Amino acid sequence: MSKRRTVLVVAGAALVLATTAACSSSANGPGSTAQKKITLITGVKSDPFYITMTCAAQAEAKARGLAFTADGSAQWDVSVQRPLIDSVAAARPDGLMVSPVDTEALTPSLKQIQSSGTKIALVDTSVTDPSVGITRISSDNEKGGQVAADALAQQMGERGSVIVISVKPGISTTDARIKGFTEEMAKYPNIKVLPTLYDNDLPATAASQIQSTLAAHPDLGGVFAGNTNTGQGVATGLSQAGKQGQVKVAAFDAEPDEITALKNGTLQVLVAQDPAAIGTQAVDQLAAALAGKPVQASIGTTMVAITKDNLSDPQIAKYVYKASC
Ligand code: T6T
Repeated sequence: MSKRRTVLVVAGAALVLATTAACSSSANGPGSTAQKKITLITGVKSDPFYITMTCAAQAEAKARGLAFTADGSAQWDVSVQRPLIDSVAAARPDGLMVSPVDTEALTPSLKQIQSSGTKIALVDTSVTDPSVGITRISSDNEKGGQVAADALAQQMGERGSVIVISVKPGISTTDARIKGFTEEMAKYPNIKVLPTLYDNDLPATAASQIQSTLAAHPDLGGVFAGNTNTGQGVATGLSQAGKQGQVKVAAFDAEPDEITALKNGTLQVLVAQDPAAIGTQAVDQLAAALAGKPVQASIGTTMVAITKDNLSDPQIAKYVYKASC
């Protein structure tokens, strides 16, 4: 990766599918003049990735005259998110934007909500069942994993051991990142990929996992962190072990703590997503559906690779996540 102006942009792709929304039986059908209601349920409420998405969706809903409410789980957990989703079933909004924290466990609840006429947009994460949702909007996470692998391999001089730490299995986004990363790393014969570890989205767990990995593998040369909390934990673990800058790190996302760690050289590459675009486009697709207009079934949003050297570029800095609206 050339030092100065490396800017990798993975542009979004759109698949247009002309689906005209049938007359819905949720609170307000297409013909109804009552203000339409959209609800957003995120993966983790305090996560800057989802805060950035919520801020943009709220602004877009306001611009379109839609009522908008948002909520999210306190932590990445099916038993915490399911009651939030089930409360939507009672409220019957016209549209639901949701980031399901598991690919299977929440499908029955979502199908029940959909069968009551609420239009569902799956934002960021998704479920395996293709019948859920009228649109799916996210980054190309597998591609993001590949980008992280190539960037990390170059940072490591294409040799040494590397480990992947992520949230937990069964999450559509991070599973895809690991798949993309591992397959791409196979192209580097002198890099050994150690077994993947999961930190349950807890930075403290990621920090201790790094320290035990360093003890077992003194030649550890690189780490791929699957999301924000893991990136933070890995940075802390390396600093505590006095290995910052020696062990190279590619991490997903670009929340404030990760940016600080990038600036002080503990993290080397961030794969930033565009949560604002995910939020905005989901509101637009739901608005289209509620007006009986065509909906795009699948939308891929932009990602950029951020390094200490290109962070000052405004075209890059605009992808740094917000901690509040
Ligand atoms: O990486 C994002 C999101 O894409 C993923 O689905 C879960 O973790 C984040 O929210 C970051 O914490």
